[in-house]
Amino acid sequence: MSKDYYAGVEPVQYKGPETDDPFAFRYYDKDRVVMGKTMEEHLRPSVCYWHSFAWNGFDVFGAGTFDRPWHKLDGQEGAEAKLDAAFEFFSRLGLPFFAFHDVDVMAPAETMKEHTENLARILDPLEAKMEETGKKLLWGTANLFSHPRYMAGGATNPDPEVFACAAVQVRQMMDATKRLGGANYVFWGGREGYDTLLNTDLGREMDQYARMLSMAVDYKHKIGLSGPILIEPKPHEPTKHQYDRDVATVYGFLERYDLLEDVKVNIETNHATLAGLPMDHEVAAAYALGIFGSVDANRGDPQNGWDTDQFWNDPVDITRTMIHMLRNGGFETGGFNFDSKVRRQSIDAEDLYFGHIGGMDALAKGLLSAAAILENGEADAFIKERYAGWDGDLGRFIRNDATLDSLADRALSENLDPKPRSGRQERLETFVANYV
Ligand code: XUL
Ligand code: CO
Repeated sequence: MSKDYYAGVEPVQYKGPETDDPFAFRYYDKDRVVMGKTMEEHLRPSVCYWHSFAWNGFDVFGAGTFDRPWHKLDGQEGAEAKLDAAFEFFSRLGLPFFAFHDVDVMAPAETMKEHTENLARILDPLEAKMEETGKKLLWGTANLFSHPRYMAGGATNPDPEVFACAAVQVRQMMDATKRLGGANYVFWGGREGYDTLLNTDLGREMDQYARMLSMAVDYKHKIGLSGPILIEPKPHEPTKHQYDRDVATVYGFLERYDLLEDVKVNIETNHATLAGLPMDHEVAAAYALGIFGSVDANRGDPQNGWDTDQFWNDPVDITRTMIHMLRNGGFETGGFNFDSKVRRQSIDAEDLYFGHIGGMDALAKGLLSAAAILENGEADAFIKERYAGWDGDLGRFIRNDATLDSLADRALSENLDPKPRSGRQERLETFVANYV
């Protein structure tokens, strides 16, 4: 039944900006070369399994609104129908990667034993689908937040038995990610935080989280899983506070627990917004700290303070983020994963296409604008000129030789009287806007 679910839609093609075909890409031309790499190599786009195939449109106020055939089937039969539909969609959309949590792909399970059996049972058909369609796994992850046993966290749970259950899921998903050739392994600590400090030992919980991560790092080396482990920062929701609140916080955590060698970040746009930070800040910070890994592409709503996971379609925001990516060489193992969902009223199969096609075109357009901005050179030249003094005599002295004493003496003896210079913010903002 689900085999025919997307039959009405032809494989999505690039047709150029002039097309009015809503099922075609207008900017994403996967083989077009931009600054030495194809668009597909730059963007490494990925469809997520959870929002588009596991979610049925429910929210906290109401039941599912999507009429998807696979949701009407139970157990393994439902999981396999969902697999058919998902890979059919991946193929027709034509993006190279996908990403999933263990529970997204398998028959629902109550006990840990059932969990391991049900996940094991879907891996053969999943691997076969990947071979048949050529789709690749951007990352795998274990869902340590949906089952009631995880209500107080997975790794940060006050009960070590829950930590041990989390280990079962993480080990099995790391094995699965290795087997399926996944490029990264992700931890999103949805409930690795607290609802109130009145019942929480914060220091102990951070130690526990680090313990889980170092076990995962050891296991990664043991099984030879090649890509990095990625933490996905988020400040809150569902918990009041999450320990991995933003990129800088995660860096401090990794440094403290000696995990920087193996762990990087998967930065999500909407999570940055929730942390009160623009996406270009999070990306620039991750590169500066040497922990940039991957991106979950989406956006929030300017008026809503929660994780709406809408398709990212703000061209200025994307361009500003992409500038930092291009300056720093872009992705190594990561990619743009569409951790984005259609609205609850977007109930038709074609809405999934419109969301992903629009999201893909927005990324492609941002890539083109950012490349044009860098090729023009004005913005980079301005920054270079702004800091030029640091490559001069005084700058080198401060960086390499000076003490507070010798520097202060020099400033006085040379009668330094630095002249303020414009930061040119309006010029640069207009310059960027003109390219978008
Ligand atoms: C939740 C979120 C997750 C992670 C994977 O906010 O972003 O979907 O990406 O667990
Ligand atoms: Co995410």
